[in-house]
Amino acid sequence: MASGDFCVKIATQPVMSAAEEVSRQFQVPGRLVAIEMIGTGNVNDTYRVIQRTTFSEEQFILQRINQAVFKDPAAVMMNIKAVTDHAHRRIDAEADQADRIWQLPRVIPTLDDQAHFCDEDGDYWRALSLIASTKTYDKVTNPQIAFEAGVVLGNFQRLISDFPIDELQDTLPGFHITPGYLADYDSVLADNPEAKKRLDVSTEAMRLANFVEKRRDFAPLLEDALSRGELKLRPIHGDPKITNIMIDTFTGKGTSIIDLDTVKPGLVHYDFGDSARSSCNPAGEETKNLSQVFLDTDLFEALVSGYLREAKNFLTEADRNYLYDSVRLITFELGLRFFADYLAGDVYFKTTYPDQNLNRARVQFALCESIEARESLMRSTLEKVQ
Ligand code: GN1
Ligand code: MG
Repeated sequence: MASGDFCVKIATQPVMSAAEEVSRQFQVPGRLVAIEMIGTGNVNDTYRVIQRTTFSEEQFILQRINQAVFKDPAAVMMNIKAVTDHAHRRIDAEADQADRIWQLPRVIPTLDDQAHFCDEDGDYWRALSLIASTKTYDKVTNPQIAFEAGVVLGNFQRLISDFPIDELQDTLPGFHITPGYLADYDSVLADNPEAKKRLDVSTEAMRLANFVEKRRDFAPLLEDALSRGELKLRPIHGDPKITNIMIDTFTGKGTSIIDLDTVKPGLVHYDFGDSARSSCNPAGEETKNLSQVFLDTDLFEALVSGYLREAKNFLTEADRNYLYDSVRLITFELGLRFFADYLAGDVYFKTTYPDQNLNRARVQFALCESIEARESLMRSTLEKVQ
């Protein structure tokens, strides 16, 4: 079925052979050599495709978009195409003044010039250019990497800061609206007897539920500031966690941010908070050792320096006042999302072992506590760094 057509799920196929089949549908020269599944994403399936011609090798990223999460994959692709075209133009225009070569994935069109391909199973696929010679980290211990993560996020937000938000669709309604996640959590417990049972039989789940109760009033903090007009919506990345930051293997500098599914109007604070919670916890979000989870203030200072180097000119005073809260809030929110998903029976985040979402929630809540304990230090870092 051609991309862009309405399509319904009618058959299933082993995933790898589906990827092989679909890889031919994009405008990339050469013949298929290999496809490997890569990435640690919790939502989409990601592959690296290697093709060769007689004299060259072409590698690209092929992804199957998770339609349980993204109900309108065509809108996701329209946002990505519009924002990357805009950012590519700015990167080119500024290239001579930049201290590095900035990269950003390009949407590779299908054979009939669409931004996605819809297969006969009703799955949506996209191809993106591969960012060459880069490394990613799933945990950070070196402040230099935290600095680079800050630079990359700040630069991306700056590049898209003049993109009109009314040209972006809301591809994931409710994304990062913390009070909405609290309401979802409440309704899972109220409407799903299995969820209530999972809570009642586990003292650890009870402890997490208690943790949530104590922070109920804090959940609307950013949304309230938005309603009062103190903060405003801008184009944001939405998911700038450390695994989405690409570091150049030759120069050691940050060169790109990937995973642009959640680019949409939002608060830049969601991005900053997500970057800090993922780049400043040296144990990473999948650790099972809670005692190693903490907010490392040296990593935080490095991240803030990198971020503000790029972002200080477009952030207002009010924006800056909410940066500490954004780190605490996004960490709490992600813990709540993992916990609610555990209670609901793992319906949103992919898992590889039982109780993984419970464990992920424990990690984020431990990190949240550590952030609360370091509030005054983090606030003074945010004031001190110029
Ligand atoms: C999901 O798919 P991935 O791993 O990039 C999630 C983010 C979470 C993240 C936590 C669309 O991102 O919001 O912060 O897991 N993305 C979506 O690892 O829900
Ligand atoms: Mg993502």
